[in-house]
Amino acid sequence: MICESFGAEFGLEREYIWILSLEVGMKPTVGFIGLGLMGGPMAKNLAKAGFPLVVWNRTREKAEEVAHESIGVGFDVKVGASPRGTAEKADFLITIVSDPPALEEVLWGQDGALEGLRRGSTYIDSSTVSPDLARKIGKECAERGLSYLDAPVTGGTWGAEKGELVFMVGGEEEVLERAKPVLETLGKRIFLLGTNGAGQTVKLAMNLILALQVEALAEALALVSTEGIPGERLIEVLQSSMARAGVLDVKAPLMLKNEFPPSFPLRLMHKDIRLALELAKQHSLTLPAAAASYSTYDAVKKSSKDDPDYAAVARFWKKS
Ligand code: NA7
Repeated sequence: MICESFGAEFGLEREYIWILSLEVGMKPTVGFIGLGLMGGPMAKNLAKAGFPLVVWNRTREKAEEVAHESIGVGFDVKVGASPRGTAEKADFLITIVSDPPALEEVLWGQDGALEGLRRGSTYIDSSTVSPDLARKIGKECAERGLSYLDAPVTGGTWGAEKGELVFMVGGEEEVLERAKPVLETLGKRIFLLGTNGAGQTVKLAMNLILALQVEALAEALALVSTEGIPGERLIEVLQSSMARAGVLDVKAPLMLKNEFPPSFPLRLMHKDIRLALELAKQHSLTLPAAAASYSTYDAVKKSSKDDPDYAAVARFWKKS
């Protein structure tokens, strides 16, 4: 707010206001929409790093909880009245919501965020959505005089909590440079991959590999169990082989215990395989392994009564 009155007095564009504010040691205000498994810890890390925050979440209690935690510890967190009310106060706006319909609702629904953002401010979307939606947002942001990056993340809730996410970014280099003080608070690696939509394309490709790896692991575990060999032995061998991969460290223990607390929920992986298949279809590309894996994830999603991690794809073989 101090920055704003300062800027208004001198007739400065908003993007220059915050550059000046950084130089005098003040941090820009970040609007943060979507305080789910990923967004909750990300917002808290920004508050801890001293960014004034305005948070909004569809289920208001989650926003109030983040604001409540800031009381008495010197963090500046307020709850926005709506996506629009949150965006109005932001130098940077970050969204991280479930899927394309959720993002469309937040941006263009009643009191949508895009109406609130002012010229010169920067909008970063870290949800995983389609590259087409990212390009549509990019076009509208350009028309409104806003900077925009699609910047989906990987790293799960662990990465979000530790501030060690990896960002896959689509957009202009100059916009990314300006956004770095914010993104570097949340992540350890930032990859600029092309124009708007490129971050989403690479994210969908990456999640496709993770989905297939975890499913292949579940199939291999089912296979050894038919011959009475404990899954632990298979994992030991894999860890010493060329099949060694991060999913063995993170997901195999869950599959062996048959316990699936959500770090990356299966419903979201299901959405990402669908988005990857839709993207492939647009380009007349056939992805047979992805299509087969989608049916498996779909069957587990339909039969699960809880909200499990995507490692629960292993349930497909437990049932049969
Ligand atoms: P979560 O934990 O399922 O959180 C999803 C968030 O999206 C949460 O804040 C939801 O609000 C919000 N949401 C969902 N639908 C809507 C609509 N219609 N309008 C507004 N807000 C909505 O997901 P993660 O945090 O793990 O992941 C978020 C994204 O990152 C996702 O794209 C992943 O693929 C990657 P709620 O609290 O339910 O009211």
